Formats: sequence, C-alpha cells, structure tokens
Amino acid sequence: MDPSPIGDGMIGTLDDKSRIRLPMVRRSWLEDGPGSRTELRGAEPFVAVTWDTVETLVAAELTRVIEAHGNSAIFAGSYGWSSAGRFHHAQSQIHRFFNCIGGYTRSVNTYSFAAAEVVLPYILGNFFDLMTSMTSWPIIRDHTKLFVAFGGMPLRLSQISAGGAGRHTQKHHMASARDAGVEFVNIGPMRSDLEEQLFGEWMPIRPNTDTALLLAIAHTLYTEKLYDWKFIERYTSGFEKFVPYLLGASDGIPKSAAWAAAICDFPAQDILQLARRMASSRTMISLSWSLTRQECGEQPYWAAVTVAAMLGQIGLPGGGVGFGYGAENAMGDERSGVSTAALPQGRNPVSDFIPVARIADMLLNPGDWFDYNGGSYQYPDVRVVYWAGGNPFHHHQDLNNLLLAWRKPETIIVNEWCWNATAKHSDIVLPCTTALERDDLVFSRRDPFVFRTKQIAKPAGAARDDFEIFRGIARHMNAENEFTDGRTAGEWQHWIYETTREISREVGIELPTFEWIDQHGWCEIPGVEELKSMLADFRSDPVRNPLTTPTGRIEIFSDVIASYDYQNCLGHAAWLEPSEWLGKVETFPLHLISNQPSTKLHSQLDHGQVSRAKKVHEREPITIHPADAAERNIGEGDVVRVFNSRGACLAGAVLSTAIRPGVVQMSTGSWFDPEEPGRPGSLCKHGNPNILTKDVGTSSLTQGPTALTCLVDVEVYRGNVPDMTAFDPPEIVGADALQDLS
Ligand SMILES: Nc1nc2c(c(=O)[nH]1)N[C@H]1C(S)=C(S)[C@@H](COP(=O)(O)OP(=O)(O)OC[C@H]3O[C@@H](n4cnc5c(=O)[nH]c(N)nc54)[C@H](O)[C@@H]3O)O[C@H]1N2
Ligand SMILES: Nc1nc2c(c(=O)[nH]1)N[C@H]1C(S)=C(S)[C@@H](COP(=O)(O)OP(=O)(O)OC[C@H]3O[C@@H](n4cnc5c(=O)[nH]c(N)nc54)[C@H](O)[C@@H]3O)O[C@H]1N2
Ligand SMILES: [Mo]
Repeated sequence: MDPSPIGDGMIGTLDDKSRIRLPMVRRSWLEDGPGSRTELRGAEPFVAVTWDTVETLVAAELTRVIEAHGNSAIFAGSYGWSSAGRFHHAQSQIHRFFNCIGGYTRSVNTYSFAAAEVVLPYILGNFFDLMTSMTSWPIIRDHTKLFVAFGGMPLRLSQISAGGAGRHTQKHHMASARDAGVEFVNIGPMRSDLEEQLFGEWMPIRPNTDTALLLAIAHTLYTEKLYDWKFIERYTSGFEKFVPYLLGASDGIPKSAAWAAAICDFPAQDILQLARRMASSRTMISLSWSLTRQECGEQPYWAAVTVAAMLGQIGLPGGGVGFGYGAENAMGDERSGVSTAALPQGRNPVSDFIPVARIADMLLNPGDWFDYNGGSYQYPDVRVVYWAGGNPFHHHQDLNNLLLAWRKPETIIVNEWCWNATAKHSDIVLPCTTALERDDLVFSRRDPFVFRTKQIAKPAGAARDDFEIFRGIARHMNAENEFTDGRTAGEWQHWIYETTREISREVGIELPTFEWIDQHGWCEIPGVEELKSMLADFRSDPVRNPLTTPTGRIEIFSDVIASYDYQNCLGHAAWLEPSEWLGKVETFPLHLISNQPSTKLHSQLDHGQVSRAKKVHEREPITIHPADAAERNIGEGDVVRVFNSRGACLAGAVLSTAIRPGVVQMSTGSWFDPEEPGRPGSLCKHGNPNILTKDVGTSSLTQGPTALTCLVDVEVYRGNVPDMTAFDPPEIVGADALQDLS
C-alpha cells in the first residue's frame, strides 16, 4: 500500500565508482602508525590492503589502546540507522563485538528526540512507552474534532520506519480522519508539512517559538476559565507553582496572547481563537519530533503536556497529546503482542558514556565535566573511534568543529559500503555489504510482517558483512568464539527467528517454521490489533494506575528538575529565548530549517538516482520565499551560497510561497563535499546544512542536538561554480595489485 519511491535509489549504486571494494588504510597512518598527520584525514590517499593485513592492523591497534589506556579510550557509540535487517543490524554487531573485548564508551539517547527522552519521564512517563501507546488513528477518526499539529505531519516522513515498513498506512489514516470531519491545523514554518491538497489551515509562526504560543494558549484557558480544574486537581501536580509564571506574577510578564503574538509574529486574535476552539472541542495536540531538536527542545513538549492537562482530555478517546504522529510509518498504529528477538549485544563493563550529540565536545575536551540529567560526568580520553552503521558527517552539527575534533583520536575506523564523508575522513575503512548482498530477517514492531530477505547480488569486490568483519578481527584477538558463540550468520538468523517464534507463541501467536519462511519469503503476523487511547488507564484510576513520574501524576511543576537548579530548564515549562531566532536578528537574518529529506533516508542513497533527480545543478535544493529571494536578486535555479559565522555551502535555489518569509529550508542528507578537503572552514560544494548548524546541547538536563536553531544568510554565488565531487572516491593506491581479492 502506498509504496515509497526511495528504494529505487539503490539502482546502480551497488557497483558504481563510489562503492568501497577493498579494505583501505590512510597512507600516513599505514606508513607512520596511529596518530600520524591526523590533520590530513579527508585529504590523503588510501592504500588498498588485504583482509588479513587489515584485520591484523585493527586487532593490534585495539589491543594497544586497551592495554595502554583501557577500554573507555574506545568510542564505539556508533550512532546511526544503517539499514533494515535484524541480524545484520550494524549497531548490534559493533556493540556485541566490543563487549566481547572488554567494552567501550557508549552514547545515550538519540539525535531524533533526545530532549523528549530525558524530560518526559519527569512529567508524563517513559517516552518510548508513551509512543507505543499513542491514541490509535481509528479513535482519532471517530472522536477527535480538532487535530493541532505542531511541526505538521509530513507524509514524506512516513515512507520509512525503523526496522522496515511493509505497509504504508499514514496517508490512508489521515485521509480517513479528514473525511470523517476532523479539522487539521498545521503550526510551523512550512505549509507542506501537512499535505496541502488534504488539509488547508496553516499557522506559519516563527520557528522555535511554539513554547510561547502554547503558553499563551494556557494563559487564555486560565484567564477565560476555559480549563478543566477538576482534571488538574485529580491528575496533576504543581499547577499552583506554574500559575504565577503564567500570569507574570513571578517575572512581571503575563504570558498572554499579545505577548506571544510579538514572539511568534502571529496575530493575537488568532491565538485567542485557537485556544477557545481547542477548549470547545475534542482536541488532539500533536508534536513533531523536530520540536525537540532545537535549543531548550524540552519546553514545547512540557508546554504542550501542560495545555493538554488544562484541556482535561488526556485519556479520553481522541483527546490529549501525541508525539510524532507521522514521523515514521504507522505511528499511532501500534500492534500488541508482537515482540521480536535480536542479536544479543552482551554486557558493557565500561561505565563511561556521552549524550549522543556531545561527540565533538568529548573529543575536544577529554577530562572536562558536563551536566546531564541531574548528574555531572567526565568526558573520557578517547584514542580510537570506531563507527559501523552511522554517518557522523551526516548527522552531527557544526561540521567545521567536528573536523577539528576529528583530528584528536589516534585512530578512526569505519565499516562502510560507499565513499561518503565519514569513510573519506577515516584511517581504516572496512568495506561492508549492503542488504541486497546478504540474507537476513526483517521485522519491525509496528509492521505486521516478517520478511526473509535473500541475497540477490554478489558482494561488490571483497566486501564482507559486519558479522564477518568483526569475526575476523575477533579471531586476531582470541575472542572469535565469544563473538560468534559458535554460530554462523545463517545459524544466528535461524536462532533469531526461532526465538521470536517462541516469544510469539507465549502471547498466542503462531508463526510458521523457519524453513517455511525461508522458502516463502514473508508472512503476515496475526497480531492483535488493539485500539488505544493514550493514558486511558491512568484517567480511569490514577491511584491504581499511577504514572511513572516521581509523583505518579502529570507534573506541571517538577520539584526534581527544579532541584537541579539549571538556568536553561526550570521546574516548569517556560519560554527561554534561543540564542538564534528571528526575534533577534543581528547579522544573519534567515532561519534555516534542515529537516528530513523526501528522497532518501538521511544520507543513505544520496548518490542514487532518486535523490540526484531532485538536485539543482547537482546541489542540494534550498527553498526560499520569493520576497527573500527578490531582496537578494536570487532567481529560481540559481546556485547560491548559504553562510553564517560557522560555515558555508552551496545550494540550488527553489522559490516558494509555501514557506514563511524569513525562513529557508534545506533537507539533510547531501554528502559533505569540502572544496579543500581536510581544511576546517572550507566551502561545502554540495549543500550539507550541518556545515551551518550549531553544536550546543538542548539544555543541561537533556544535552540533545539543536540543529533546528540556526540563522543564516543566502547570496547568489558569484564565482565559477566548482564541480560537485561528493560522490567521487578518494585517491587510492595499490588496488590493482589486489584485484584478485575481489
Ligand atoms: N541538521 C540536521 N541534522 C540532523 C537532523 C536534522 O533534523 N537536522 N536529524 C538527525 C536525526 S533525527 C538522525 S536519526 C540522524 C541520522 O544520522 P545517521 O543515522 O548517522 O544517518 P544515515 O545516513 O542513515 O547513516 C547510516 C550509515 O550507515 C551506512 N550503512 C548502511 N548499511 C550498512 C551496513 O549494513 N553496515 C554498515 N557498517 N553501514 C551501513 C550508510 O551507508 C550510512 O553511511 O541525523 C541527525 N542529523
Ligand atoms: N523520507 C524520510 N523520512 C524520515 C527520515 C528521513 O531521513 N527520510 N528520517 C526519520 C527520522 S530518523 C526521524 S527522527 C523523523 C523526524 O521527524 P520530524 O522531526 O518530524 O521531521 P523533520 O522533517 O525534521 O521536521 C518536520 C517539520 O518540522 C518543522 N519545524 C522545524 N522547526 C520547527 C519549529 O521550531 N516549530 C514548528 N512548529 N515546526 C518546526 C519543519 O517545517 C519540518 O518540515 O523522520 C523520519 N522519517
Ligand atoms: Mo532520527
């Protein structure tokens, strides 16, 4: 149903020039050893070597670092999505491998919604539990009157799902709800965040001002006595400590509609009307995950929970709040009873960790202390960085700062299949297979299918799957048996499937045998489709079914968070002005939204035909309002330079009135392509927006990424447009001699 075109991007990429076919070592590293000329990472030729050589080198280097500095000197947090497939899931493989050799410094939380993961347990409950119990779409269809979508609900996002998507349901659910009379309001900078032809209403507030809008809604509900005080009394705690802030008694600023109108740059009358409308109908407040990826990204979530509590509809069918409807396929479509097995990762004896987006800080400042979630922790002194299944030169902010941080470790190792920027900026590159070149099992919690995916292409060159790569290194470290547990890849897949079958049987679901699935390719899991209203149990009996928050109630004020005494996260939802936003324009007057791409998954398959077809003169498109373009003499299709004090990249101009004036948008995912490789500050010729974004934590509490708080300017690019070289391989020496390896 509603298949995605993204997959067609694979066509032609398995064996094009960007494919990595042989193990590779950066020349200076090979000749002079770990730590040599690290400023040349990304700028030096690679030397092709045999598997035996590379396994020996990697094993010796890991052994050296463990003996000299301990396992915490290895960072293998290795964040990233790699590809679908339960067994060849790169994160499971790399973590299992390192746990077999004494552990590694890990990362916690995600780039997707770190702020929500950390703050929601204090105010509403475990974020993942809440997401898997979101109110189901058929209930929304039948009960919701007004669906207020902060950050919209773009269909482009629901093309994908962690673990794979067998049936795309989002469009159908949204259309059914619309047909049943649900009114949708899209709040945010881009009209296309709610499919235009389906849903008309758009409130184009300034980016990063949702908290002010939500506080003004709370203020209106309070002053006009439109809030449900019985709900507040029975189900929440701390309201009385929040009200003085809301009314301005504590800081002299009532959080009124007039106050928010100036911040959001949106008519006060419309804010008042929205608040009244929300109070007079069954309202679902939906929050996109993007709201968390900004400075103080916990505040919009906390403010929305506060408003939802004041409306008193939490736990009622079709009312309350939801997190990330539409952010992936089948959100709000959770099925019960199906849980699946995975490759066991083992136990990590190393206690060191970083919040995932603090990687550059960690590399630059070993030994420094950082705040996180009420504690104080120290950055370890990392000597080796090993990545498998993620692309830090895609996902991390402020790439110029990352380039500096990247010079610090003595050795950087990556398992990759294509020459993206992370591969090019490593010392040792181990060529891995793609999902089309190996057998696997694909299933995801939200999807009612099991797929047995079969190898359909011969591995390119000497590429090996991650399991084989780690097995080879483990063999040189006397840890092979521990790593494989005596099983081959095929035997592990059999084990994962049979274990899943057993788990399913316990909840009354009978899956076919492994032999059957192996032969037939897929089956539908007869899961129990259960319609849910989020927190209905809590509503029906808050004493028997308390929340997991410290008080068991919805915490409008959190004494625990207040006790941490953070300046950037108080004990209640608050408007805390971001360091960069349209209300305080100094040098760079445009707000850059770097959101998820429609043509690919993050950076994956950027070099494929689907992504490339949408580029403008081979550059990442940038959407600009015609008024902003006219002011800068920018025409449709011009190559432009996007810049701020942190960096600059090229992009191709696309003019549109579907974006708020003052806001520009570039999707993430274009492979980083520095004009002068290795030199921080050089222009990215292709259009990776993370050359512009800022690398600071969301707050002392949550320390998540803040990519969506970013001001820039744009100008027509005046020089000769340089060739785009992101998809070219680096210079490689010695591959000819190893031909017979591939
Ligand atoms: N500016 C900005 N930045 C952002 C965001 C944003 O909104 N704005 N969003 C953030 C978010 S939410 C996320 S989740 C991150 C995503 O960041 P990542 O998950 O790091 O991005 P991917 O491009 O999916 O990286 C996956 C990598 O795994 C590789 N790979 C694929 N299959 C295999 C395999 O079998 N084995 C191995 N070893 N490797 C494989 C791919 O080639 C690719 O390089 O980006 C974050 N960055
Ligand atoms: N096709 C495709 N789908 C994907 C992904 C992909 O790479 N490709 N990635 C997946 C992943 S890992 C994740 S985490 C999810 C992310 O899901 P989201 O975080 O929801 O996705 P985004 O596209 O980053 O953001 C959605 C919209 O939020 C709006 N927005 C940004 N800042 C603000 C703001 O301050 N206020 C308001 N009101 N709106 C704002 C932007 O206009 C943007 O288009 O998407 C998933 N789905
Ligand atoms: Mo994400």
